[in-house]
Amino acid sequence: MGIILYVTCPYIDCLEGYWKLSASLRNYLPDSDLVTTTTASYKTCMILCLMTDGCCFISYIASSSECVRHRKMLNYTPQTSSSVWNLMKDDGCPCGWYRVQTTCLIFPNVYLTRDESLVYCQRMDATLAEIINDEKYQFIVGIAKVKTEITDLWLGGSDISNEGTWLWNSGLPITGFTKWSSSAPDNYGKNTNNADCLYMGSWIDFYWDDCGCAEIKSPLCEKPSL
Ligand SMILES: [Ca+2]
Ligand SMILES: [Ca+2]
Repeated sequence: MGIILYVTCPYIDCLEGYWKLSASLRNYLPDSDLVTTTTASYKTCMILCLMTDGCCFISYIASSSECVRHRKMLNYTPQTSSSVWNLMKDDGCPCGWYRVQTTCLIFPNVYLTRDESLVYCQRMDATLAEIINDEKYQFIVGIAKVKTEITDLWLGGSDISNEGTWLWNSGLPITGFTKWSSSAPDNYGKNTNNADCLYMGSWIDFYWDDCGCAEIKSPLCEKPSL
Protein backbone atom coordinates (compact mmCIF):
# COMPACT_ATOMS: atom_id res chain seq x y z
CA MET A 1 0.00 0.00 0.00
CA GLY A 2 1.35 3.37 -0.94
CA ILE A 3 0.76 6.77 0.48
CA ILE A 4 -2.60 8.13 -0.51
CA LEU A 5 -2.41 11.59 -1.95
CA TYR A 6 -5.54 13.61 -1.55
CA VAL A 7 -5.29 16.92 -3.30
CA THR A 8 -7.54 19.76 -2.41
CA CYS A 9 -8.86 21.97 -5.11
CA PRO A 10 -8.45 25.46 -3.68
CA TYR A 11 -4.67 25.11 -3.87
CA ILE A 12 -4.35 24.18 -7.50
CA ASP A 13 -5.40 25.52 -10.80
CA CYS A 14 -8.95 24.35 -10.93
CA LEU A 15 -11.93 26.59 -11.22
CA GLU A 16 -13.01 28.46 -8.10
CA GLY A 17 -12.29 25.59 -5.79
CA TYR A 18 -14.40 23.12 -7.70
CA TRP A 19 -14.27 21.28 -10.92
CA LYS A 20 -16.49 22.43 -13.66
CA LEU A 21 -18.84 19.80 -14.93
CA SER A 22 -18.68 19.47 -18.67
CA ALA A 23 -21.82 17.86 -20.04
CA SER A 24 -20.07 16.88 -23.25
CA LEU A 25 -17.67 14.66 -21.34
CA ARG A 26 -20.34 12.67 -19.55
CA ASN A 27 -20.15 9.68 -21.81
CA TYR A 28 -19.09 6.89 -19.51
CA LEU A 29 -21.35 5.21 -16.99
CA PRO A 30 -19.67 2.96 -14.42
CA ASP A 31 -21.71 0.35 -12.62
CA SER A 32 -20.07 0.46 -9.21
CA ASP A 33 -19.74 3.04 -6.49
CA LEU A 34 -15.98 3.09 -6.75
CA VAL A 35 -13.98 2.87 -9.94
CA THR A 36 -10.25 2.32 -9.73
CA THR A 37 -7.77 2.45 -12.53
CA THR A 38 -4.22 3.63 -13.03
CA THR A 39 -3.42 7.01 -14.51
CA ALA A 40 -0.22 8.87 -15.13
CA SER A 41 -1.12 11.79 -12.89
CA TYR A 42 -3.83 13.22 -10.70
CA LYS A 43 -4.79 15.54 -13.52
CA THR A 44 -5.54 12.58 -15.78
CA CYS A 45 -7.53 11.16 -12.91
CA MET A 46 -9.52 14.40 -12.73
CA ILE A 47 -10.30 14.15 -16.42
CA LEU A 48 -11.41 10.54 -16.01
CA CYS A 49 -13.72 11.66 -13.22
CA LEU A 50 -15.15 14.31 -15.49
CA MET A 51 -15.87 11.59 -18.02
CA THR A 52 -17.58 9.45 -15.41
CA ASP A 53 -21.24 10.15 -14.95
CA GLY A 54 -21.87 10.68 -11.25
CA CYS A 55 -18.21 10.94 -10.21
CA CYS A 56 -18.06 13.30 -7.24
CA PHE A 57 -14.40 13.35 -6.37
CA ILE A 58 -11.17 11.42 -6.72
CA SER A 59 -8.43 10.14 -4.55
CA TYR A 60 -5.11 9.54 -6.22
CA ILE A 61 -2.57 7.09 -4.86
CA ALA A 62 0.69 8.44 -6.18
CA SER A 63 2.96 5.50 -5.38
CA SER A 64 0.89 3.07 -7.41
CA SER A 65 -0.63 5.62 -9.81
CA GLU A 66 -4.06 4.51 -8.71
CA CYS A 67 -6.93 6.78 -9.54
CA VAL A 68 -10.04 6.11 -7.49
CA ARG A 69 -13.27 7.70 -8.68
CA HIS A 70 -15.90 8.08 -6.02
CA ARG A 71 -19.52 8.33 -6.93
CA LYS A 72 -20.93 9.46 -3.59
CA MET A 73 -20.23 12.14 -1.06
CA LEU A 74 -22.63 10.84 1.56
CA ASN A 75 -20.43 8.19 3.11
CA TYR A 76 -17.29 10.15 2.57
CA THR A 77 -14.82 9.81 5.42
CA PRO A 78 -12.88 13.02 5.96
CA GLN A 79 -9.14 12.68 5.58
CA THR A 80 -6.97 14.58 7.99
CA SER A 81 -4.29 14.98 5.36
CA SER A 82 -6.85 16.67 3.14
CA SER A 83 -8.73 16.27 0.80
CA VAL A 84 -10.92 15.78 -2.22
CA TRP A 85 -11.86 17.35 -5.46
CA ASN A 86 -15.52 17.98 -5.72
CA LEU A 87 -17.25 17.98 -9.02
CA MET A 88 -19.55 20.95 -9.22
CA LYS A 89 -23.08 20.63 -10.51
CA ASP A 90 -24.82 23.22 -12.61
CA ASP A 91 -26.56 24.58 -9.49
CA GLY A 92 -23.27 25.72 -7.93
CA CYS A 93 -23.10 22.94 -5.34
CA PRO A 94 -20.83 19.89 -5.32
CA CYS A 95 -22.59 16.68 -6.29
CA GLY A 96 -24.20 15.00 -3.31
CA TRP A 97 -25.10 18.43 -1.87
CA TYR A 98 -28.50 20.11 -1.97
CA ARG A 99 -28.95 23.73 -2.88
CA VAL A 100 -31.38 26.02 -1.08
CA GLN A 101 -31.15 29.77 -1.57
CA THR A 102 -27.40 30.53 -1.67
CA THR A 103 -26.42 27.53 0.43
CA CYS A 104 -25.26 24.00 -0.31
CA LEU A 105 -26.29 21.42 2.29
CA ILE A 106 -25.20 17.85 2.92
CA PHE A 107 -26.65 15.24 5.27
CA PRO A 108 -23.71 12.90 6.01
CA ASN A 109 -24.69 9.46 7.23
CA VAL A 110 -22.48 9.61 10.32
CA TYR A 111 -23.17 9.95 14.04
CA LEU A 112 -20.95 12.22 16.08
CA THR A 113 -20.80 14.57 19.05
CA ARG A 114 -21.38 18.23 18.35
CA ASP A 115 -17.64 19.03 18.52
CA GLU A 116 -16.78 16.13 16.23
CA SER A 117 -19.45 17.36 13.86
CA LEU A 118 -17.84 20.79 13.68
CA VAL A 119 -14.59 19.15 12.61
CA TYR A 120 -16.38 16.85 10.19
CA CYS A 121 -18.01 19.76 8.39
CA GLN A 122 -14.82 21.80 8.47
CA ARG A 123 -12.96 19.08 6.56
CA MET A 124 -15.42 19.63 3.73
CA ASP A 125 -14.86 23.39 3.93
CA ALA A 126 -18.28 23.61 5.54
CA THR A 127 -19.87 24.54 8.86
CA LEU A 128 -22.85 23.26 10.81
CA ALA A 129 -26.01 24.66 9.27
CA GLU A 130 -27.66 27.82 10.57
CA ILE A 131 -31.35 28.21 9.80
CA ILE A 132 -32.40 31.80 9.58
CA ASN A 133 -35.60 31.61 7.58
CA ASP A 134 -38.57 29.36 6.98
CA GLU A 135 -37.80 28.52 3.36
CA LYS A 136 -34.50 26.99 4.37
CA TYR A 137 -36.07 25.26 7.36
CA GLN A 138 -38.86 23.70 5.30
CA PHE A 139 -36.36 22.56 2.68
CA ILE A 140 -34.27 20.80 5.33
CA VAL A 141 -37.30 19.20 6.97
CA GLY A 142 -38.48 17.96 3.58
CA ILE A 143 -35.22 16.12 2.99
CA ALA A 144 -34.92 14.90 6.57
CA LYS A 145 -38.36 13.30 6.42
CA VAL A 146 -37.64 11.24 3.33
CA LYS A 147 -34.15 10.14 4.37
CA THR A 148 -35.03 7.37 6.77
CA GLU A 149 -31.57 7.12 8.30
CA ILE A 150 -31.89 10.62 9.70
CA THR A 151 -32.90 10.85 13.32
CA ASP A 152 -31.43 13.99 14.85
CA LEU A 153 -29.40 16.70 13.13
CA TRP A 154 -26.86 18.98 14.73
CA LEU A 155 -27.26 22.63 13.82
CA GLY A 156 -24.66 25.36 14.31
CA GLY A 157 -26.10 27.02 17.41
CA SER A 158 -25.54 26.96 21.15
CA ASP A 159 -25.87 28.81 24.43
CA ILE A 160 -22.58 27.42 25.68
CA SER A 161 -20.94 30.77 26.38
CA ASN A 162 -23.87 32.29 28.24
CA GLU A 163 -26.68 30.07 29.50
CA GLY A 164 -29.95 31.08 27.92
CA THR A 165 -28.40 33.31 25.26
CA TRP A 166 -28.63 31.33 22.02
CA LEU A 167 -26.23 32.24 19.24
CA TRP A 168 -25.55 30.82 15.81
CA ASN A 169 -21.88 29.84 15.45
CA SER A 170 -21.46 32.74 13.03
CA GLY A 171 -22.25 35.05 15.95
CA LEU A 172 -25.80 36.02 15.03
CA PRO A 173 -28.37 35.78 17.84
CA ILE A 174 -30.97 33.04 17.47
CA THR A 175 -33.93 35.35 17.58
CA GLY A 176 -36.62 36.25 15.09
CA PHE A 177 -37.00 33.03 13.13
CA THR A 178 -36.91 30.03 15.49
CA LYS A 179 -38.50 26.60 15.48
CA TRP A 180 -38.16 25.54 19.11
CA SER A 181 -40.36 22.62 20.11
CA SER A 182 -42.97 23.32 22.74
CA SER A 183 -40.92 23.16 25.95
CA ALA A 184 -37.52 23.92 24.44
CA PRO A 185 -35.02 25.17 25.28
CA ASP A 186 -35.19 23.69 28.78
CA ASN A 187 -31.46 23.21 29.46
CA TYR A 188 -32.07 19.53 30.17
CA GLY A 189 -29.30 17.27 28.89
CA LYS A 190 -29.14 13.52 29.16
CA ASN A 191 -26.29 12.54 31.54
CA THR A 192 -25.07 16.12 31.73
CA ASN A 193 -25.80 19.18 33.77
CA ASN A 194 -26.48 21.33 30.77
CA ALA A 195 -28.07 21.28 27.38
CA ASP A 196 -26.15 23.83 25.39
CA CYS A 197 -26.27 22.60 21.81
CA LEU A 198 -28.98 22.96 19.18
CA TYR A 199 -30.40 20.12 17.12
CA MET A 200 -33.53 19.24 15.23
CA GLY A 201 -35.03 15.89 16.22
CA SER A 202 -37.20 13.42 14.34
CA TRP A 203 -39.01 12.64 17.60
CA ILE A 204 -40.30 16.21 17.72
CA ASP A 205 -41.10 16.36 14.01
CA PHE A 206 -37.81 18.18 13.34
CA TYR A 207 -38.58 21.11 15.56
CA TRP A 208 -35.61 22.42 17.52
CA ASP A 209 -34.42 21.33 20.95
CA ASP A 210 -31.41 21.82 23.18
CA CYS A 211 -29.39 18.85 24.40
CA GLY A 212 -26.00 17.92 25.79
CA CYS A 213 -23.22 18.66 23.31
CA ALA A 214 -21.69 15.21 23.90
CA GLU A 215 -24.77 13.41 22.62
CA ILE A 216 -24.45 11.60 19.29
CA LYS A 217 -26.29 12.97 16.28
CA SER A 218 -25.70 13.58 12.59
CA PRO A 219 -24.07 16.80 11.42
CA LEU A 220 -25.98 18.94 8.95
CA CYS A 221 -23.19 20.71 7.07
CA GLU A 222 -23.45 23.71 4.81
CA LYS A 223 -21.31 25.97 2.68
CA PRO A 224 -22.08 28.79 0.29
CA SER A 225 -23.00 27.93 -3.25
CA LEU A 226 -20.82 29.28 -6.04
CA1 LIG B 1 -28.25 25.68 27.87
CA1 LIG C 1 -34.10 20.15 25.73
